[in-house]
Amino acid sequence: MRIPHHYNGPAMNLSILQKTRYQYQPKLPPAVRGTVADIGIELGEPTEALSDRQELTSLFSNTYGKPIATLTPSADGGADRGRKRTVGVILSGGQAPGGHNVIAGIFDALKGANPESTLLGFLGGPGGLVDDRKMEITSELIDEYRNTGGFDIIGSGRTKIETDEQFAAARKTCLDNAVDALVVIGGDDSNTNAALLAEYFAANGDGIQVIGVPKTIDGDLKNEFIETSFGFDTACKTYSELIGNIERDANSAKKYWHFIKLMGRSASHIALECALQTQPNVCIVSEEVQQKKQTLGQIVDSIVQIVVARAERGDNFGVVLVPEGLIEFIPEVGTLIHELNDILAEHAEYFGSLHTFEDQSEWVNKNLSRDSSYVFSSLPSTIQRQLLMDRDPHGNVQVSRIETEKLLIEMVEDRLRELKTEGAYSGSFSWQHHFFGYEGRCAFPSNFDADYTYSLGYTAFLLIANGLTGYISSVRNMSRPADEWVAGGIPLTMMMNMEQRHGKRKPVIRKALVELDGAPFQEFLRYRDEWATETAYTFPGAIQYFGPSEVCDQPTMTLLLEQGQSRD
Ligand code: FBP
Repeated sequence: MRIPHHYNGPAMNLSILQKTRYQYQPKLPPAVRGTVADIGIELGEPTEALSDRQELTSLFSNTYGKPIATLTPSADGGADRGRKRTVGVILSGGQAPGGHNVIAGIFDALKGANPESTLLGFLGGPGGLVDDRKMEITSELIDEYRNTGGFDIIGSGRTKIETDEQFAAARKTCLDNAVDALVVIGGDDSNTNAALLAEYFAANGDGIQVIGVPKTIDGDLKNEFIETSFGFDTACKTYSELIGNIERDANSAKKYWHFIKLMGRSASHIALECALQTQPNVCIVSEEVQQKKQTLGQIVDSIVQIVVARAERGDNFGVVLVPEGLIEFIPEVGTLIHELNDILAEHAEYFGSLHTFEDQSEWVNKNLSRDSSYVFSSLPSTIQRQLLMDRDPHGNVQVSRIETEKLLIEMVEDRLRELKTEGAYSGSFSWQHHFFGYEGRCAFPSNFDADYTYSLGYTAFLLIANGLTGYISSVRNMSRPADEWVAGGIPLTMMMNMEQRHGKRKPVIRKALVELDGAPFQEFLRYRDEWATETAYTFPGAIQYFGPSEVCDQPTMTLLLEQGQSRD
């Protein structure tokens, strides 16, 4: 029995896996394996934002358009790479496997450069920076978290730093604690916040550097230079294990259709990756729904056709994957959600004063356009209620709380009942519903995520040591073994555009959605008709941490396919 240093509750046992994972030494890209003070950077050409360049140049007048940086061994003694520093770190947003290893990577590089340097963890997300709540990360503490899942070392939060007071408070915290640099570990919105902080500190001439780290299980923070966000690998492998188990159960009992909603917010990357790994009968891809302008009725019809076809073969069972964000991509519902977001942002106070659902829906109906009011009224009241629930601090609907899988089951069941009456269907339709999300966010990071996150943290410190700010830590060439990985920094403004948020135009990092002409979706298209009617399930099994490399170190199929490799 061992009582972790930070733990306030009763003594807890460590699992055998936890004890063993403490010993795992994550792999680093070759360029950063040497003495920390001997690693420099090569800078490319100045960069441009994705669009809205003029607006972004004026909003980020101190940090816009910096060059891409690549880390490289350089024995020039690197000015003050080894000087004593205080670095602050923040975990922001939803948990993703590997967050602790990012902090371990920063810690090891920072102390490697100068053992007298200090790493401060701000507690509970960006709110900890605003309120100056922090703890020092010591070597004893970090050793209790190496290669483990979760964000519990310092906690996370979704506070968005946006008001002048919050920016001023964040600056005061940094100055009071003599913080030289901040590392913000977060998704697209949190890295947008990192870019804004970098600009604010630069504009004030404080010299406080800010570096972001790409985190989110959703996999939607990626581009040419950020090949994947950390946590996507482990989360998808965890869900795929569960889906494979359910498929085997379905094929054994032969009596249930399983509707499985998968986390991922707007983008369908998780659902698509899980489909490639498990070959279910149906996987809806929201981006395709949007492109084909499919209505809810058409989506239901496409599932019904497959249920009927399988019933004709005597197979009254199956597995349907539903991406969490689907509802927003159905054009008529998407328009409704946009209108609701704007109305609720503009009249937040009045809406908050309406206490019953009846009053809320009556008021909302009056303020919606005619078409959206019709769509709203045609949805079951459970879904109406879920659409009116609180937005997250970035103004987004909390799609994880909308029970799309149940909505689809209800509508498929109704349609099958009609077909039965018409004599066009004679099967049986019993169902189970599931939502996989939180189950995958704090798993022990896979070897891929353990290596990637440690490398991201290590790289983040090296960007700081080389004097950069307004960058996101980047590791590339990741479909290859770690010996071929390339580490560096990508200017945050390069990934930005202007979007409508809370009813106002804001600079944001563009979310990467599933590209329908991209290799992962094309691979799915090649097989989906066969998987629909056949029972072609595959069973990935649990994540393996020890054993042959082809079992333990495989990246996601999405990454392999995107980098021109095959998925086997
Ligand atoms: P991030 O974008 O912050 O990484 O969060 C990812 C996520 O897990 C989404 O997939 C999901 O919609 C959301 O968080 C759930 O949020 P919460 O943890 O607040 O319930």
